[in-house]
Amino acid sequence: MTASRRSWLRGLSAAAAAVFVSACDRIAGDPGVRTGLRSAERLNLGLHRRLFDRRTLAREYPEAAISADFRANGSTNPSDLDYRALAKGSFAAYRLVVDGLVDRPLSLDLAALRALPARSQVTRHDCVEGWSAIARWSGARLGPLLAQAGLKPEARYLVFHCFDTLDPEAGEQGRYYESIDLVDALHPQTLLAYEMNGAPLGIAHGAPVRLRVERQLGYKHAKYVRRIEVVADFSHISGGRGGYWEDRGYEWYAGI
Ligand SMILES: Nc1nc2c(c(=O)[nH]1)N[C@H]1C(S)=C(S)[C@@H](COP(=O)(O)O)O[C@H]1N2
Ligand SMILES: [Mo]
Repeated sequence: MTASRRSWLRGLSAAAAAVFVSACDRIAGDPGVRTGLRSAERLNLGLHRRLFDRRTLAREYPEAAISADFRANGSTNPSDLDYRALAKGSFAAYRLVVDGLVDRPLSLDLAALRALPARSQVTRHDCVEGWSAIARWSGARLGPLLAQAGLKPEARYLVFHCFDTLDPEAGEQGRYYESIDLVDALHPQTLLAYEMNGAPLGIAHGAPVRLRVERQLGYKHAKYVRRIEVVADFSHISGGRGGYWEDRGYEWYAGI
């Protein structure tokens, strides 16, 4: 967490420095200095795009870059009874519920999810604990799924309710959940992934369905998704900050 937060701050101060440099452009007469300033401006533009345009694609990798060993983190085998029952039946009884501020609430089984417009991508997962791993993720694109449900005009965020309880001592607030806004929901790489490296998603990595939201850090990628609730505001949900880790002090927007 701290390392990525530091690099984010470094990016911001570099952008601020580049803005300062271009503001001084008028006083630079020497052509050599001007060339330097122009490249600083290009750098500034690149930083600006990376920092502020959340619609750009996350980097995708060649197949050869896929990690031989992709760590599992957080919940890796939920003991929640409803989850155990589903897992025992190979998730045949699984339904993904999409409700809240939608015109047509959905309840989709895995076959229905697999029938939706899909995407496959090789991306890097970065956990705040300081490890990264690369995998191929395949799943339903969230945009077309939301189009099927129909968003009401007040819709602003999606809340992902998960099956697992990460902190049993916290009662209902110990359940894992996450949230993203519509910019990330409609991003072409945002998926409800049901496959990892060409095989059905395993339990350790979030079976049967997990979120991939590639422009953000690992904790945003909710595993064991049971329900997507479309809301105008998430302050009334659990600890009120939009996610299990956010309720415990992490940033809501965990951009990388
Ligand atoms: N439901 C749920 N989702 C979760 C977590 C969790 O504990 N429960 N951990 C998060 C964290 S911190 C990370 S780094 C990734 C780990 O995904 P992996 O187990 O596939 O590596 O899942 C995220 N999503
Ligand atoms: Mo993480």
